[in-house]
This record gives sequence, C-alpha cells and structure tokens, in this order.
Amino acid sequence: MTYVLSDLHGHLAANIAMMVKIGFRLRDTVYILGDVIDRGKFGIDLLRSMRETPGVIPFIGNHESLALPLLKAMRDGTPLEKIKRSKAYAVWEAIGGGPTAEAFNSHGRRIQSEIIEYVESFTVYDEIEAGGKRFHLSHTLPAYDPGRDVHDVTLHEFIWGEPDYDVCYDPDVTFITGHTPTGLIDKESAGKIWRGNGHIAVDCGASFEGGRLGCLCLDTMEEYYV
Ligand SMILES: [Mn+2]
Repeated sequence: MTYVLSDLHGHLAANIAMMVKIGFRLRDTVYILGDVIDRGKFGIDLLRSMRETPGVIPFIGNHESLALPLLKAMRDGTPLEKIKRSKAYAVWEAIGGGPTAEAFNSHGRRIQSEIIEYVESFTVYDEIEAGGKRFHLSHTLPAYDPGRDVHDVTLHEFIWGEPDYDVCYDPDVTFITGHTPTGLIDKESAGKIWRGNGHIAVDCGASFEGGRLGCLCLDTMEEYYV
C-alpha cells in the first residue's frame, strides 16, 4: 500500500501510533511530505527513525531547508551558543527550531553527519501513480499562474510557496501537499484532510492545539487519524 502524511513537527509518538494504525508493513511505501522537525521535541529522533525504515520516502519542507545550514555549522564545530547569537538562528527559533537545535547538538559528529546527509537526500517533488491515479507530491506549491506550467517551477517554490487551493492546477493530476494546516484552507476542515479542485491537503495541524496527524492511503483513498 502507498500512504502519504506530512508536517510531523517532532511528534514521534504520533508517527509511531499512525504506523500501528495503518498496519505498516515493510513492503508498504510512506511518503512524508516535509516539516519533520521543529516545534515538537523529537524531530531529530524522527529523522533517525525514518532513515532506518525502508519504505519511507522523505520530502523536504521549509523547516528542513531553513535548518540545514545551521545544522551544518554545528556539525562543523561552531558552538551552539555562538549560532544562537546569529540572525539566521533567530529566524529558525521563531518557527520552532529551538528543540531541534538542542537535540542535534546532543549528538556527536558522526550522527550529525548522518542526519545532514539524510536531509540532503530528501526529494523536492515527485509524480507517482497509485490506485490508477496520478499524484504530484511536494511540501507545498507556488501560487497559481495561468501563464506558467506548474511542472516547470523552481525547487524553492515547492518548499516555500503558498498554493491556491481554489484553483485546479492540472486536470490530469491530483496535487498532494502539506505545509498549510487544513483549517486555514477551510475552518470546517481543521484536523481533517482537505480535498478539492484537484488538490489534497494532508497537514491536519499535528503541531497545533486541537490538531491531529492525518494519513491518506492512495490506493483506497481511506483517511487515518491519530
Ligand atoms: Mn512547511
């Protein structure tokens, strides 16, 4: 089976509970659409556990993209106390990077390098087929531009863009994204997977009060929540 979820934000226990709920087997595939780290405490543990799990296909989110240069500076010997005085750290901390920085700093150089290499291997976007349907997967999408083919935008826009969920980008492909908690697309959809206009948004706000972790099976289109 093929599953997709997103925006774990350090919620290791929720991820384990979800794997149990879907009955994850080693031959299954789980696409994780970015923002594994920050806010919650266990983002680094999540990355290490994902790295050891066959069938997990990670995508990069804006949180990983922002953290990467700071993680590299730490691995290369810059003390965390010094990094904390930088402007880049202030930006990261403002979006919940603090627990990630502390957890990363507690590891030795070998494990730090493993984590960095793993994050650097993350996919930016992909198109897959499951259950006879075509899906485009990425952390987010750029705003809709009728003069532009969405399959021809920059990688940066798949990590930082703000999608137009009220517009169908391509009638032949369903675009699955995280990044935007579904309650921001439609208040009624808070904590639930949102579908419409050729989009499926799967960030059910696990890192926010009242939010949940959602997971969608692309073969059956069944939704799971923890
Ligand atoms: Mn994001």
